[in-house]
Amino acid sequence: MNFTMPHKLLSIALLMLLLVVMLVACGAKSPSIEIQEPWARQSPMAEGNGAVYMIIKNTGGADDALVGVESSVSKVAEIHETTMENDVMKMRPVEGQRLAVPAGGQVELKPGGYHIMLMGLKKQLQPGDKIELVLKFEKSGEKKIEAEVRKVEGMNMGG
Ligand SMILES: [Cu+2]
Repeated sequence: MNFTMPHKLLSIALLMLLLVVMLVACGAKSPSIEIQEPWARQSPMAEGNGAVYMIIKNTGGADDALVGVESSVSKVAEIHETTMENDVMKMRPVEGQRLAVPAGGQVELKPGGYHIMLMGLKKQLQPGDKIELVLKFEKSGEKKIEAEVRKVEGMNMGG
């Protein structure tokens, strides 16, 4: 009798099962980043700056963080936060350029809150234009996105 073939098949099946289990276990411990509704404010803004907004969703099982942005339309792109201080709107770079996106959570970048500041625009941003950005995440790496420029009525200040 020859037991080699069934034995080999069983080994392969077990190996594959082990692989699946490992992948599932890994998947549960990785972040999974999804960018929703990215859009940019039309320019001109003060001093030729622009702002980009979006929802960053983390559907994975581990925390992640946005740690940098590269933009094709501006010299510099920074992660900013707008706050109210004594009834005055102020914005500042997020500490350490690190915006945490917790596991199973989301961060909303919107006017009056977090935003990506495009400093030193190389061109005017007209409604309907599409601009490319590269978002850099601590664990998920780089994500290329395209934000559509939208018209914003009556709001032409930073943030
Ligand atoms: Cu800003």
